[in-house]
Amino acid sequence: RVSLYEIKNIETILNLVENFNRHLHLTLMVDRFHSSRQEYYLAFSQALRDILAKNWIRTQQFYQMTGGKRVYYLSLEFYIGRYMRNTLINLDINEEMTRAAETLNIKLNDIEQLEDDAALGNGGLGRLAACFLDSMATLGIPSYGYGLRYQFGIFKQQIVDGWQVEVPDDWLRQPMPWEIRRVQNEIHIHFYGKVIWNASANHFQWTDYETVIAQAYDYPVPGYKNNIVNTMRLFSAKADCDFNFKSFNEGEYINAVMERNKAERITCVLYPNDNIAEGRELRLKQEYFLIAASLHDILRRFKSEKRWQKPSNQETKNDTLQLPGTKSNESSVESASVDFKCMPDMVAIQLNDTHPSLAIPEMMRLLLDYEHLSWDDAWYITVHCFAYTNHTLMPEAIERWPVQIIEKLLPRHLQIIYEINVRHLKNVRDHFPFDEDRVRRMSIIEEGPIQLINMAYLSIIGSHTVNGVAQIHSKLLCESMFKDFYELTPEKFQNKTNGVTFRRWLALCNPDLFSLIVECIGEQFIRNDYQSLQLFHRYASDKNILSRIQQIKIKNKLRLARMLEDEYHIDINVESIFDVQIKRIHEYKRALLCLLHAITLYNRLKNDRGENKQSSFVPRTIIIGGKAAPGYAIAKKIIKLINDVALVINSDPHIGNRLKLLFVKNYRVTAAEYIIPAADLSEQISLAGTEASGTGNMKFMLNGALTIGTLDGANIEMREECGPENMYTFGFTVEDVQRRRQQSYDPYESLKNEELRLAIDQIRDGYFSPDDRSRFHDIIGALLIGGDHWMVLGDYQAYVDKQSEVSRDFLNPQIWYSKCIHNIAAAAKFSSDRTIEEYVNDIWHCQMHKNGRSD
Ligand code: DL6
Repeated sequence: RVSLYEIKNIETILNLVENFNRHLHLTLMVDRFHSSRQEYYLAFSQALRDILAKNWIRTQQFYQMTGGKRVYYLSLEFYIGRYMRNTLINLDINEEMTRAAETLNIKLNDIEQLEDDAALGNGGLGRLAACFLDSMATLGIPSYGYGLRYQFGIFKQQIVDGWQVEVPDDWLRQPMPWEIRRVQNEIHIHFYGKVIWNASANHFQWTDYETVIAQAYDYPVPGYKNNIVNTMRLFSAKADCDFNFKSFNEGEYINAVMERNKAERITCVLYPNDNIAEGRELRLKQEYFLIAASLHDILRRFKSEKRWQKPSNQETKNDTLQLPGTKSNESSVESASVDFKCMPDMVAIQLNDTHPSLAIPEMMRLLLDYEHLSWDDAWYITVHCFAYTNHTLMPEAIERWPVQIIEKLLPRHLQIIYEINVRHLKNVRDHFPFDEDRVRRMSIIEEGPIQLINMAYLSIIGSHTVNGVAQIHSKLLCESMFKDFYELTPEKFQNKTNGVTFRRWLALCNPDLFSLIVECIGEQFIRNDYQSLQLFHRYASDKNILSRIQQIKIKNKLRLARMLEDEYHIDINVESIFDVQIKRIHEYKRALLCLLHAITLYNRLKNDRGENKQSSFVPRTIIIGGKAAPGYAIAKKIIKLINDVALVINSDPHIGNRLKLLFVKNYRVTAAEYIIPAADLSEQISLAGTEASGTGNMKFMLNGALTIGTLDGANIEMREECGPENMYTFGFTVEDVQRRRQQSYDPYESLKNEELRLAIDQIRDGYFSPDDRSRFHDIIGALLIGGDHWMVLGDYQAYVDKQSEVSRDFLNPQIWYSKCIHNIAAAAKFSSDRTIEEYVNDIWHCQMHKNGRSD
């Protein structure tokens, strides 16, 4: 039995230094005095990799020997960020490596800045997948993340003249020390072609297809101080060597080779849309490419597990299991000897939204056409392996693929989807006789000018559980979007409120706060006892701790202020409230509300009246950041508006450093690691019923920022945990929104508020855009003539009033920091370890190996 418990990761600092030098010489072939900082970074990373390698191999051996159920997390996005510091922390050698670097006269902090983010995600959904990987490794779950190795991740955002400009994220241009290509795991993926009935073999056969090769790259996922290293496997597209051999034979050798690029485009770039479905054929190819390669791998691993092979006297026939894309000599297990019905005991596959949902018909295809199982057996296995997480209520994010595209690209899958639908609709009719309207509503195939396949419906039908990502979101799914399905199979529906990993989002990004908490309550909360963070509530009136929390916050604010001053050349007042909204720019998230408040404060200062006389104004630095999807015109216009307003406010001598507005460019994981620990106030102000959960809200809470927020997503549960007195909630509830939508909401009503009317007039009349006075007419049009779909104006008054409360409380550090402590302690529930444990108990039913051995 392999135990991973108590393996020592490093011997001495001297060893680390030696390893660094060895890699500098033998891997990079440079000498110490003629090497660049980039080479130092690579040498340190290689030295770290050596330590990981040993544990990585042992973990995989350990999983094989313990032989339990595996969990597969299928996701089109993994938004990891930087690797190096996270690896040092999880391996518990951060201090040693820092000291080793010092002996070499190198600052690890500087070297770290050379690392690009692994930014293979858009926002919340991709970052959640990364947090889950960290928790699954920390809890010792035999698990794998499967995704795509995009050559270009989420674009880099530049701001030119106030406008967003997208620049490709060429993250693989430098050598990538954290990946290892698995040469033995090449898989052939098919597209296009046609389906024929193979009468002699008695099954359908997909022929005349084009082939693309999936190459596997593995990335280590170390658990926290437990010597476990799990795997994230990303696939990259490569042209088949036999590609276009016809033209090759005709002598068009050059053209044939050039054609290869086409196939390799599949994993070229991440689609940069957050909460908006992408309808292009290339995106569908990406989705199929990922799931076909993943399922191939999953079945190969399942087959190789000895305990699921039938004893030889149960064997019926002797045909070799030949998964598509496998070379015949690779397959050592015979299909008839594998008891596929046991697969749900060995395999749990989680679908991260509908993006990988083609895995359902693909699994059916493999089991029917290659394993020759009956439909009922194949369907039983499929449904019991799959589980589906929904991440959005936005109608525009729901994937619906035209039947025609699927037919062209994946003809056999279309047949299977039709058959799934026929059987499903029969089931609906059995449950709800004489209700043909319901049958129509619940069909996977939506009829209309073009037939569309609803991927969410396919995912629900093909999974044994469906979950939302916060209580209110899961409830709304059952009441609205999936109501009919909930009525058919209520037992499938669950909630799994999101969480974030405390390792990256506290230990890594806020080491001083982490140390203070550990000093007070011990370190169990960061390992596998997230609940114990609640012990920190006890310190909410401890003067010494309150003042130390304040000092840490100020230190973090100073660090951020220096960075922003360097980059943006503005003077930042660290005594001001750092009021932060960082997230994707999407109308429903309402950066505009934040901006209207900034304009209101500006006008008050200009007018110098009321509670805002110079003497009583509480200084604020409002920081907004986030990327807009390149094709989302109004979101890009909002960025320009923020920048135009910022220019006016920040250059007004009358305002000075009492109020600043800053749009931080290129918001990403690494930026969040600097900004969140420095925030006083976290803006979570989406219209109620629109944000599925949010996870940024949890990161701020954990780092001692107070939240101003609507009763939306996980904000509601955060409020329950910390108590309403420790959070600034405002605005319409979900019920208010529903009522107002029914009874005609009138945005003009809100203009009775003079301050709001002034702000709207200023934007409309070009006060902030004297060079183009009509620049923002479309934004104002959406708010007024367009009916203000996101009810920005309707929530304005309540929001601005709540902000005044924030300012009052901020003036009293005793009150403010006591609330901070309650927030930090109440963040216990929002550890992704809690979320993952719930997935284990209610959905995956697999073992956990906390501490690296089976407890
Ligand atoms: O569940 C992770 C994250 C939630 O916290 C956000 O509230 C939600 O907007 C986001 N959803 C998406 C949806 N994309 N698609 N499909 O990114 O998921």
